[in-house]
This record gives sequence, structure tokens and C-alpha cells, in this order.
Amino acid sequence: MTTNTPVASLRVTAPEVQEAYDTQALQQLDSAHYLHPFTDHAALRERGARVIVRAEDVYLWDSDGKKIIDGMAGLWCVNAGYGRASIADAVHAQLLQLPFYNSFFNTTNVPAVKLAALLAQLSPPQFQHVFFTGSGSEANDTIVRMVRRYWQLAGKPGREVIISRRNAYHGSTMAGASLGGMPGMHAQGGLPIPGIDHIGQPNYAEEGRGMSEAEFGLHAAGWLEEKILEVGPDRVAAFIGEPVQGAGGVIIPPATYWPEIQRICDKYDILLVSDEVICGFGRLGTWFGCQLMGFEPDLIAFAKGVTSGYVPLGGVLVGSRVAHTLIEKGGDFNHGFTYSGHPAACAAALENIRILQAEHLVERVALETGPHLKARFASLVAHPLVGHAETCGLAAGLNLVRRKGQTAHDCEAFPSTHAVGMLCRKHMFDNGVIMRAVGDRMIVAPPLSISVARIDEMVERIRYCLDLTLEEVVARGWMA
Ligand code: PXG
Repeated sequence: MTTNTPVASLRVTAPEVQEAYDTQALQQLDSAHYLHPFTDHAALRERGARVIVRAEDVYLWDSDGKKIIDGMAGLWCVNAGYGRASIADAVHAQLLQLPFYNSFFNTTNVPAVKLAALLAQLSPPQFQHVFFTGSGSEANDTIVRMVRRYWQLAGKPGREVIISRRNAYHGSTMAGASLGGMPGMHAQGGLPIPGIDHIGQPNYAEEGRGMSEAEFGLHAAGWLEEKILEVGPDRVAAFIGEPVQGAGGVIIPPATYWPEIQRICDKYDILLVSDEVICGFGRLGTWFGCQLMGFEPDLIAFAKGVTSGYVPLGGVLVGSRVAHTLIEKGGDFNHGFTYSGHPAACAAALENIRILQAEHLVERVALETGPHLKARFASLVAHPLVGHAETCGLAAGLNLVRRKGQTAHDCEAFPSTHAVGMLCRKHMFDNGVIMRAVGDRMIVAPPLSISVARIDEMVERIRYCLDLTLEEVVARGWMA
């Protein structure tokens, strides 16, 4: 097998699956040529990448014909579920009609106009304008430039500092990774860029010992005020946060947190930015996470669920305060992407949103599937390996612990070097369910189209894999 084998020859026919693939050959080619995101390639070469070839509803199939329930909706994005022919049809029709035209130089296109108007209608009332990008990272880059431009136009160019949080994820571009609070990312590439500062995250399980949840929410929001006073209120442009932190491990803030953040931003006249790349388009049971958490941002970053990931698209919803200043006083905003308002991506989004609405998927998260997932995850806390579990809409996390306690604060964690989360993730994948491991916190965020019966199936597989993980951890002598 050379690396020059034509890809078409990698497919062989086998009766038991629709199409069969030469997995090893694909893995060799993959390893020889494809640099993956966030991947240790030397380690991947040893293992070989899993090749995903097909998907339907909430299931994936790999190149060996193995069926896997996708507890992560692709990567927090396939909100409408897999196999939606109507999205494919809408994209196909648009590609034939007008595959591309740019939105620079006084031009526009029909799907982009329709989507902008629909987003204005769906989002909280202060949002009447949208700037399209190709991804969530580009949305956050746009926000950095937009808030700084806003303050220039508002006559306060000294307001340049954007405050974010440790363990936040805001993307992988230079600005996105700088806003993010991941030390491993900052360590590569000279980040953060100037003018970005971080405060602690509202993680009650880790940092709220000795306080009620409500007290901790106010306490954690207070770190913003401390930072504003340290930096100097006249230098602070904006605060950005995810309503519920996703990649950081489904960190759900206490109910008191966001209203207090809003109060502090209002007090110091600071723009409030909600990164809704994961929480937007129904994940938490509301169209946008800020609606559940009770705050009114000036800007919203979105991506992922807007097209259910069928085609890349992201953007920034621009609230009236910023939009008015940019439009009335700004002249050219010297910023934009070739694919801003891509007609095929916008066509995918229009059909995706039609499905979310027609099938009441957002309401179902609030009233049916979200509460069901909550009850099923609560039942997992009886497992000897599970310290605590939290859910919000269709996002959930549970902690694997060495010794259980009465509360999240009394549990004893495993040493991080044991990498119990990764061990558990491997059992999950081998047994047909995908969960993400963030350290020893195991998380799910399934498609919003998941049925109650499929949630039960997913949780039973998770329970079985927790048993396998426990057996292994006990055999290694790691339990307390
Ligand atoms: N903001 C948030 C809140 C995100 O979750 C981005 C911005 C960046 O979006 P793009 O489209 O540029 O990737 C994200 C992306 C994980 C994981 O491991 C999460 C994301 C991306 C990759 C991995 O959970 N979220």
C-alpha cells in the first residue's frame, strides 16, 4: 500500500454493510497526509484514526460497519440530527441557482437576506442586524474588531480591553484563542494578543466550597468587577462569556451569575457579549442561551447549530447600541470574509431553522428531552464511579471520582496522570456511544432531535461503559 493509492480503490464491497472500506489503507493515507485539529499525530499514527463514513438520525457508522450513538452531535452542532434530505436539497438547489457571489461592493444574495431577516425575528428584540462569517472563531475575531471600532466611534478609543474567563473556549484563531482561557493554547503562538484579560470561571463544584450556589454565583461575578477596577473602567471595552461553558466541560453557572454580570457591565458601561456558538439554536431549550440565563447581551456570536453543521456558517448578531453607532457614524467597517453570507450556507441555515421550528425541537428540549436527560443523568450518580452530574437542556456532564462524597465538594478526584476520563471515553467508543472527556468529566450534547427512547439507549450504554471503566480502575488499584 503506497500513499499514492487512488482513493476510489479504497472502497471494496461487502454484503453486510451498505459500502465497505479498507480501513487500514485509509488510516495509512490519513496518517501520511492529513494533519488533524488538536491532535497528537505521533500517537494517532500508532492507533489509526477512526473513519466515520455515514450517519442517520443520532447514529454514526464507521468504516468497519460499527454503529455508534453520537452523544456529541458531531461537535455540538448537528442540532437537527443526521440524514436531513431537505437540507441537502436546499443546498443542492442553491448551488445550481447561484453557488457563490460575494457580499462586498454593494451586492447581496437572496438566502443571505432572508436569513438575516429570520435571525432578527428569532433573536431577542435588540438584535436587528447580523454580520456573517464562516465559523465561530471568525465570529469572535469579528467581535474583537467590532467592539474596539465601536468605542473609537463612541469617542472612547482607550476602551480596548476585553475581559474573558479562564477555561473558556472561543475558537482557534489568534483572537479566538486569546479570548479563550485554555493555557495549552496560549502556550503555542504567543497568545493572548494584547488587550485581553481573564477572570475565574463560575465552576461551583470546583470553587464554591463553603458557599451556597446562589452566593457563589454572586461571588464569581464579583471577579469581573474586581478586574474592571484593576484594569481601569475607562480601558475596558467588553466582557465575553459562554452562557454555559461547553468545551470547558459543560460548566453551568448558578442562576445568580449572569444577572449580576449584566448589572456590573451596565454599571461600568461595558459591552456584554454572549458566545452562543454552542448554546445558540436550542441547545439549552431556548433559542439563545442568554434567554435562559436572564441577560441581554449587546453582541452574540453564533455558528454550529445555525446550519446543524451541514455546511459551515457563523456570524455575529449585532444589538441596536453597536449597530446604530457602526451604521450611522462608522463609514466603512474594514472587515469581512470571502464567504460572509455564502448563499449555500445561508440556504442550509434557512432549511435547518425551518426544521427546528416545524418539529418544535427547541421547545422539546425545554419540556421533554432536556428534563428526561436530567432525570437519567441524575440516576447515574448512584454509580460508584460518578461523583456528581449536572445538565442544562441537552448538555450534560458527570464527574468520575476516586471517592464519592455527600456533595460535589467532598468528592476525591483521581490524579490527573491516571487519565481516567480518556480510559472511559475509549470504552464508550468501543461500545458504540460517543462522549467527550474533559479531564475526568464526561460530557454529552446529543442532537436536539433525539427521542426519549434514544436518550434511554444512550444512558444505558453509558452505564455499561462506566461499569467497564470501574472494573479497570479497580484492577489497577486506583479506587479509594
Ligand atoms: N465559541 C465557542 C463557545 C465554541 O464552542 C467556537 C467559539 C469556535 O467555533 P469554530 O466554528 O471556529 O470551531 C467554539 C467551538 C470541544 C470543541 O472539544 C468545541 C469547539 C470546537 C472544537 C472542539 O468541545 N467549539
